[in-house]
Amino acid sequence: MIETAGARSRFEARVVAAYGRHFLVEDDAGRLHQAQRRGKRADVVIGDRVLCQRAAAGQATIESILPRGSLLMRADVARSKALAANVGRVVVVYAPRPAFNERFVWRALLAADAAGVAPLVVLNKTDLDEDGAGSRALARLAALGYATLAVSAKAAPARTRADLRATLGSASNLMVGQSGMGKSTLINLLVPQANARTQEYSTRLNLGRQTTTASRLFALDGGGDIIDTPGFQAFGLAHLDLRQLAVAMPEFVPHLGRCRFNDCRHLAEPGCAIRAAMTAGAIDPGRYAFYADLAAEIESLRRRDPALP
Ligand SMILES: Nc1nc2c(ncn2[C@@H]2O[C@H](COP(=O)(O)OP(=O)(O)OP(=O)(O)O)[C@@H](O)[C@H]2O)c(=O)[nH]1
Ligand SMILES: [Mg+2]
Ligand SMILES: [Zn+2]
Repeated sequence: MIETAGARSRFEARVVAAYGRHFLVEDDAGRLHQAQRRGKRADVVIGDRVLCQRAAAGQATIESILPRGSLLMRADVARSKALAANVGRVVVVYAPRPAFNERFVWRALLAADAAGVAPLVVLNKTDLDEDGAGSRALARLAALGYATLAVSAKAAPARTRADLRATLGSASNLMVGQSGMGKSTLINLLVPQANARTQEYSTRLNLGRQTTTASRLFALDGGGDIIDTPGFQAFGLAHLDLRQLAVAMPEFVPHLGRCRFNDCRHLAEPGCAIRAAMTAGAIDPGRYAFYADLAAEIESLRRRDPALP
């Protein structure tokens, strides 16, 4: 009956907080366990469903990762980084202040497309958008067909909460964005227990408590959940190839397959339908330049590191 005893101390759980190699997992009864990956493998990510083995009281070892529905990634030369698993929506947050990088938002949208996950772009801090740069950027994305939302966590908290809650539905949502855009503030609006929960996560993972350093998952009232991630500045896309980039640019899609060469990279090739569409005014030159710069960046990374996927 040793097997039965073993089975009883094994349980399924969801990874709800991740800080380096330290995790908190929540079992189906809502209990939290401190967990580490068996063999110190670096493959567990927030949102993962995992099989655990009970260790000491409140402690567990992650034995295996259950098959993932989705995996959001970013990657640079040094390493690729999984952002979250099993998410159904990526919420890309930006704001007028601190200064946002429009290309960061665009890169996040390509990463979401590559992972097969629906994106939502949120402009936060509309109260600080005096020159309208934030809303112009949002309008460009809406015109491309992306789902967008303009909110102010500070100036209009009730409406922000209602609009966001209605949009997030019962999916598993992942918040990404540069540091300081208001991701955690928005989550605090949506999840009244977020501060208490964050405290509990931090205490159990021995973290400090200022900005977001760990990834954390919060249940939403009425279903679904939302994952807070630490802000970062560079959204590397070294894991994508040029074909994935092109099909993830909504304004490129109607013109794909019309280039003279089947393997056209839409850079300097003659007879390129994408560049023709730009010349004709159907593709914004700023968006094309974004594609061309990203393509050059990815090709040079691949020349340096042929082992990239
Ligand atoms: N004026 C204004 N300030 C806001 C708004 N939303 C958030 N802030 C402020 O912006 C600052 C940064 O907010 P956070 O929620 O910590 O930002 P974050 O995206 O979680 O940052 P990281 O955790 O570093 O990635 C805080 O001082 C918030 O009070 C808003 O709608 N208007
Ligand atoms: Mg934060
Ligand atoms: Zn082309």
